[in-house]
Amino acid sequence: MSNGADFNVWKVRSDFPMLQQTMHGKPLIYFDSAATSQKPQAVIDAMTSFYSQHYSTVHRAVYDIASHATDLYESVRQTVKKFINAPYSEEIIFTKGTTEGINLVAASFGRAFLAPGDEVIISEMEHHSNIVPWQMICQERGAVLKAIPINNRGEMILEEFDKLLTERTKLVSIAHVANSTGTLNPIEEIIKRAHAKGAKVLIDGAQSASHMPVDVQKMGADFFVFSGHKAFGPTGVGVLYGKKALLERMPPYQGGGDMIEEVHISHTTFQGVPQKFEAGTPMITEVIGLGAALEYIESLGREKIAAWEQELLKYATGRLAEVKGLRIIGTAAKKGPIISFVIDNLHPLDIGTLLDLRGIAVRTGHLCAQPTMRRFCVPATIRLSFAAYNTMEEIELFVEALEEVLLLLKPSMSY
Ligand code: C6P
Repeated sequence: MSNGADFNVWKVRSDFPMLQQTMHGKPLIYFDSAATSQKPQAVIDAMTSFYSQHYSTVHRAVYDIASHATDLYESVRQTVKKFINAPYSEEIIFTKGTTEGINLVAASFGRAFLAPGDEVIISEMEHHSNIVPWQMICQERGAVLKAIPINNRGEMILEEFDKLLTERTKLVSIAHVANSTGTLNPIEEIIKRAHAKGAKVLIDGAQSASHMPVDVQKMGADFFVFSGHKAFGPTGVGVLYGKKALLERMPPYQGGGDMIEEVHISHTTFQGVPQKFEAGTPMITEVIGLGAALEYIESLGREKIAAWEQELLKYATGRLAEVKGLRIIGTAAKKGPIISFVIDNLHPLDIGTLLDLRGIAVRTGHLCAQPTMRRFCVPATIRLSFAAYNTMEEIELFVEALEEVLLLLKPSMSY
């Protein structure tokens, strides 16, 4: 893995107009990229240029600009294929985001393959998007939902996973990186163990796709999902990768235009993949923006991004450990660039509000991961999440601001 030293973070920052902004009169320190990342000029330009020079529908019309728009749209499928090293471009389905990708698989795979008494396994560190769709389909199909427990560091207990896996397990759905604790899960091992029992595996890549190299063939995932907006792209677009042989056996998720072959009043025949899963006029400009975002990430290099973010993570973890009364939630040996913490006797929302006044954007709350919060006996955390554009200087300013805030909230503490 390359060293962050040859990574020019100042050049990267200059690509992001939002990072030149102030908040409450202070230079913006944006530590909420796990919620959504900022956008580089290249993405803004690609979308503006598409809207102003190439905009039309796709897949439906013979006129020139429509066929050009279709070519541009379909070329992004190739970009995504390369980005995650999928074998075939038909395995790339455009969705609204991670949430829709998981709902699609839950509904479609569930209807095709889940029978009463079958089992689905998730873990205790999942985002609600990787819990609720499984509850819904398990309830509909009479299947059973189980969760792999996690240890005090926020790591999955693999021996417990082995105990939960049975011949009835049809699907295992796990975060690559947990949004609440930052845990980087051993997905290759999880996939190997699940496959040995005949279960399929979905990897929720919402917090990994833009932060580290992703190779769906190497990891062996049956499904991999991520959101464009967390990967420097626009909102309203995401990706579902699925193995072709599996997707072909799954029924459509939604019905409508573009996904059909022939429609009769009595019945319909469907297109093959991926069209079968892309009903209606798609989010055309957002797909174009996603393509520009992934190309931007590739131009920085994911190995280099990962190395830089690991340096930020290490530095920030060390600096936060010096803050009195601070407890990091999630101390796994391997983590993505996310740090959640709580401070004795203080509510995360109060701290977040006072940090905001100092120009610092962090997320506070249950992070859409209530079971994880319960596991750690906390109602909420404060979360810092980094992207390629963050700097060590910002971390230093953050720690200074945090100490100021703590003095305000707990005047008796001395730092
Ligand atoms: N996590 C966060 O602040 P959508 O909203 O569909 O783009 O992504 C859902 C999702 C699924 N899985 C994981 C691991 C996630 O982190 C998220 C989104 C945001 O942590 C919003 S709660």
